[in-house]
Amino acid sequence: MQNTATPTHCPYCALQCGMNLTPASDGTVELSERADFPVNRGALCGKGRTAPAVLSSRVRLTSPLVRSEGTLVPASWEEALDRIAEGLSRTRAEHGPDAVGVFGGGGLTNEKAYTLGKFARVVLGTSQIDYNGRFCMSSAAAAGIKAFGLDRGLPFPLEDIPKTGCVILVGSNLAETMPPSLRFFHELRENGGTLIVVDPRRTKTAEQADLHLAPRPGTDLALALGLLHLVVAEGRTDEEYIRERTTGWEEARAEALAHWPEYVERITGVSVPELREAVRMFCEPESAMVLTARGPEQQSKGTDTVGAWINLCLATGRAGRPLSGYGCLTGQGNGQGGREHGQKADQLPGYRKLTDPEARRHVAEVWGVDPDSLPGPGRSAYELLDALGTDIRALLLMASNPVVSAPRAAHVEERIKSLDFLAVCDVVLSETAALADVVLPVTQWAEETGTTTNLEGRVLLRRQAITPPDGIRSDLVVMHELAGRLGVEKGFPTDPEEVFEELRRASAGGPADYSGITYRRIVEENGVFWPCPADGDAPEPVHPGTPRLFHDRFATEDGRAHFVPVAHRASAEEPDEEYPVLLTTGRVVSQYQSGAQTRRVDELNAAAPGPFVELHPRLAARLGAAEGDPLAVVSRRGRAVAPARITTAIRPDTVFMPFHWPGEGRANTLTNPALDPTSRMPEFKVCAVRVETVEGQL
Ligand SMILES: Nc1nc2c(c(=O)[nH]1)N[C@H]1C(S)=C(S)[C@@H](COP(=O)(O)OP(=O)(O)OC[C@H]3O[C@@H](n4cnc5c(=O)[nH]c(N)nc54)[C@H](O)[C@@H]3O)O[C@H]1N2
Ligand SMILES: Nc1nc2c(c(=O)[nH]1)N[C@H]1C(S)=C(S)[C@@H](COP(=O)(O)OP(=O)(O)OC[C@H]3O[C@@H](n4cnc5c(=O)[nH]c(N)nc54)[C@H](O)[C@@H]3O)O[C@H]1N2
Ligand code: SF4
Ligand SMILES: [Mo]
Repeated sequence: MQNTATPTHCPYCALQCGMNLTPASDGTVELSERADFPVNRGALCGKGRTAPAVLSSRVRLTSPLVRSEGTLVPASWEEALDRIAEGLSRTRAEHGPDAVGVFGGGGLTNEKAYTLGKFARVVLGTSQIDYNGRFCMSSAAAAGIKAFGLDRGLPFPLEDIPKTGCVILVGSNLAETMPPSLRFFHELRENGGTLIVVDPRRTKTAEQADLHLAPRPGTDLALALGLLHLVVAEGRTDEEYIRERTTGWEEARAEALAHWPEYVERITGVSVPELREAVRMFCEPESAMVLTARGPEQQSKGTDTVGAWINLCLATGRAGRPLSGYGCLTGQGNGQGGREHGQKADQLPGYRKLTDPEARRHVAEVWGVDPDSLPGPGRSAYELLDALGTDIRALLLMASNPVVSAPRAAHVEERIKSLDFLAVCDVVLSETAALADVVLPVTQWAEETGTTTNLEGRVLLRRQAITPPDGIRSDLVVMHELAGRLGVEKGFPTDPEEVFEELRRASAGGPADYSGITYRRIVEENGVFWPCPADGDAPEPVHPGTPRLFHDRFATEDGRAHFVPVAHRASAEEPDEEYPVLLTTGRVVSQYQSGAQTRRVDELNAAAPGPFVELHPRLAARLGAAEGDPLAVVSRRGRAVAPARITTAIRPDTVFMPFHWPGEGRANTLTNPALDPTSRMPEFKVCAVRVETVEGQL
């Protein structure tokens, strides 16, 4: 490796901030500002800035581990890979291919996610593959496909935000989850636009808003319907747009009219004057946007909820037009690309459907296999985890830590422990890796090359800046080696660009068409937005990519956007006498996800040392709890204990816990795995709990 700066991207969230890396003398890297990348223009949050700390051998895995007499001990790569091949093939021989499961992650590059999906279907022949992105933006994806015929996080670049008239941010705390993106909202307000934030908590993001609506968790569906009711009642619909660019308005309108503002106020706790003010702010300017994140999406009615917000955009002519639209702020580094190339239970590369005969034929041809040999769709992430130890007896897990991050985590942990065989590829010994029979240490972002697709649908190139330490191999090498051991010698290259070239062909003609994108173009153009088809037989692809979607037509068959008729319904678990308080969960700025990586960084731990229970002073007074007192939060799934953090920034009927920690304070011990019927998203954002001081009870 040369001793010069390599421009690349952060390993963590979907913003995929640009940064420069220069090899340092201790084998890690020095990070410096990369001002030319338009998403962050050099700015980084604390996680991104400290990411090099995880490259240190002090915190990472340095050797494969195999379980021997109950404990994990270092082993050679040969032995570890042989053990995995044997574990997976024995299960397959004894119980059939569907007894082998695969679980992936939205942190994997496109090349890895693509290869993992291919590995499951071609090498293992299993239908049982899904990934943690199911826990992330699947509800928004399902709603986007229903309404627009296509799902891409944002249908426009972030740079459009400052130029619109009003943004409603629904259940996003981006001041903590994507801090450099706050700049776009500051610029929006400087330009005279307004920001409405919908969050049960007065978050750092809500503090920036012109209007903060604080609904009861789990009631965004009613809220959106109430706003649409007022839009109709006040004559603010865009009739011409509805007529020319949409279908299904009559039914959606009828549902909205059934949700009277006073009724909505009772359900949500948001007052009628606040509803009216929001409608005025959203409808008066020429353009406006609605952006959702995990707040409204991680619900057992997440798909309908996002559908209701999309209906609001459609009724007011605010989709598929310049500076207007609905978008979802995706989450993980490759949350977007990770869901397009085949690690999802029902998908083939290019965002194709596994049930579509033409898609099967196309992809099977690229893979050189018989279309009939491809298995059908499998189970969703939680259903897959729930089936471990029963139907699914061996699991290959790559880039997720479900012991901390899955709903009803104690049950999931017990299911994982009941497996006949577990293999985990990770960079650190996560809580889930610690339960494995074999753990493989893999290369990290700065040590390998690969593409990611950020929340804007911009395909980016993360570039290798340093040589990985001895004893560490990439996920692509792991899959190549395992494929060979399981009898598939060809088709699993270890060079990322070679994988990308195949992915281009596999995605060609699909909804997420990458066939016109090359590594060279990504570098030269600072990212390329999909869809970007290849241009026939042209030697070099020239399609410019698609930063802005739907301006001419929507991606549905008739080219129109489809209203979805939705009505309010309760959350799967509502408070009752025994469990009178609502629990919602989420993130803090200094930890990432299950914390597997960020809990290994001193600076981040100093800023966010452990879990807590955020509650309102009125609830604290009823409990007799003071700041810092240990509180037990009890749900039908289990009990967690963490110190009280008392603040007026939360509704008195709700407590909030971040989910970044294992052990006693693990928020997911409590959460409800009730699934959305369409997206199969678990209800991370609402369940009923009782809160107790550790001596007494509410
Ligand atoms: N620091 C940090 N940044 C991250 C991550 C991280 O773990 N840490 N993870 C990345 C990933 S994968 C993701 S998915 C994104 C997530 O990014 P966000 O969606 O911004 O994160 P959350 O904190 O999960 O949820 C956002 C807000 O939803 C609110 N909320 C809770 N219940 C409801 C409800 O019923 N309705 C509404 N409207 N709001 C509700 C919460 O109070 C919270 O403030 O962040 C990414 N960035
Ligand atoms: N209560 C509650 N629970 C939640 C949520 C919530 O809001 N509330 N949010 C959900 C959401 S949105 C998400 S996205 C999930 C995320 O939860 P997880 O799936 O657990 O995500 P991470 O903690 O990022 O785990 C990624 C793991 O992969 C490893 N890793 C990183 N890069 C690579 C790589 O290239 N290869 C391999 N093999 N490993 C790698 C990391 O070290 C880490 O151990 O959590 C979900 N859980
Ligand atoms: S905002 Fe996201 S991409 Fe940017 S530095 Fe922080 S974690 Fe990395
Ligand atoms: Mo996520």
